[in-house]
This record gives sequence, structure tokens and C-alpha cells, in this order.
Amino acid sequence: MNKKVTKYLHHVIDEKGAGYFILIDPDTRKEKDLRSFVKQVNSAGVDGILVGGSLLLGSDFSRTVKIVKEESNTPVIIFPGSTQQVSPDADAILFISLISGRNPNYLIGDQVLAAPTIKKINLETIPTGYMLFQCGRTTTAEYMSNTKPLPPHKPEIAVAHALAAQYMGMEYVYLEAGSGADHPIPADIIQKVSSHISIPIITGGGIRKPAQAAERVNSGAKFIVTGNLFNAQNDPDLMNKFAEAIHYKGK
Ligand code: 1GP
Repeated sequence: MNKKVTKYLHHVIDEKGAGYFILIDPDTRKEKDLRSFVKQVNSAGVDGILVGGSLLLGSDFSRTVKIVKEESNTPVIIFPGSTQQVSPDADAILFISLISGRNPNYLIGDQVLAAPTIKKINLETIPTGYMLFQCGRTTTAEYMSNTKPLPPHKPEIAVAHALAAQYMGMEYVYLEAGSGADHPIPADIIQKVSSHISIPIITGGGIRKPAQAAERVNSGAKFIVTGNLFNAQNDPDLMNKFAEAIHYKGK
């Protein structure tokens, strides 16, 4: 399998210190708005676009990926909320196992269902241990996955999960507060996890300010994800500020 995106992401870490992903939920934008949003993302120094959602209501997932890919000058990576979210137009897929939960469907069941299609379309997989934390009210990811999130005041539990992901051969861990979470994952959790593992950390959920992104990068996160924030407002300047806060190397 071609590991083009995997190599590119390592390059981003080496060159910039950390990278910035924008998450696009296919339900949130109509085609014209989606095209202009991706153009805005292109000029903001973003390092990749994630496409996916825990619960899609009315959207055509494949069409969204195709449009994003047509406009984007950065890799388009599927962040799947279900086995339906696979498309040959993406550059790669986060091949996620929801390791914080004990729901066999999200630990291995859905992966088995999606694997033959992924093989057929020759889509690059990025094996990722997905860890959902309780950060305020119940999020869609928690509800839809029917799993118990990790407690954010027990770093030792988070560390043990992240280590297990690494020992199972996963290439990333994604520390997730849930889209629209009241608070992001506490920086001290990121710091403790990053000091115990050698694979890179992606984190997202409830990050609304560049300073929160910078604090998490300083604590060891290698990729920061924002989603909701730019659904609610079109603010190219703020997107630039996020990219600047995250890209700490070479400043
Ligand atoms: C959710 O981590 C992402 O999976 C992004 O969360 O929408 O809260 O930025 P937000």
C-alpha cells in the first residue's frame, strides 16, 4: 500500500512541530458553500482536511469527499463515523478502533466490514486508537458509539489505553473530547500520555481558541483538530491564527 499521506504527516511534524486539521461534517454545508470553505482552508496553512461525522442525517458522503478533494490542496482524510463513510476519492482514512470503549462493533466489528472495500479501492489506512473522554455534556460520539468515555481526571487510565494502542501497532492515538464538547481534553492529560508513548497524538473536540491549541501542542499533541468552530462562523483570520499557534517550529 502506498503510504503517501503517512509520510506527509511525519514531514509536517518534522517541519512545523505540529499540524492543523480542519474537520468537515458532510451534513453542515451545501456544495457552493463547501467549495468556498475549502478554498478558505487552502489559504490558511491547514495541513489536512478530515471528513466524517458520528451521525450523518441528510448528506451524500461520497459526493462531499469528491467536492472537498476537487478543491483542496492538502490531503483529504476520512474520519469515519460508520462503515458507510469510505470513498475512493479520499487520500487516506483514519482506520479507527474505539479503544476507550468496550463495544465490540467499534473495536473490531465495523473494521472487518469496511476492510474489503478499503482493499478494493486501495485506500491508504492510518491505524488510529481512538480515545473518547468525558468533557462536559454527552456528545454525539459518546451516545452513538454506546460506550463509556474515559474520565479526564484519571490520567493513568488514559496512559494505559494509549500504551496498549502503541503496543498493538497503531500509528496514532486520537484523544477526543467529542465534537462541540464543553471543554477540550485537559492539557495535563495530553502531557502525561505524550510522556509515556512514542506515537503521535491527535486531539480535538471543544477547541475554540488558538491559545487552547497552542497549550495542547506544548503538552505534546502533534495534530490539532477543529470542526464546529468554523461551521458557526466564517473567519479566515481566526483559522490563520490557529495554524500559526500550532506551527511552532521555524517561527
Ligand atoms: C470532533 O475532534 C473533532 O471529532 C472536532 O471537534 O467540532 O468540537 O471542534 P469540534
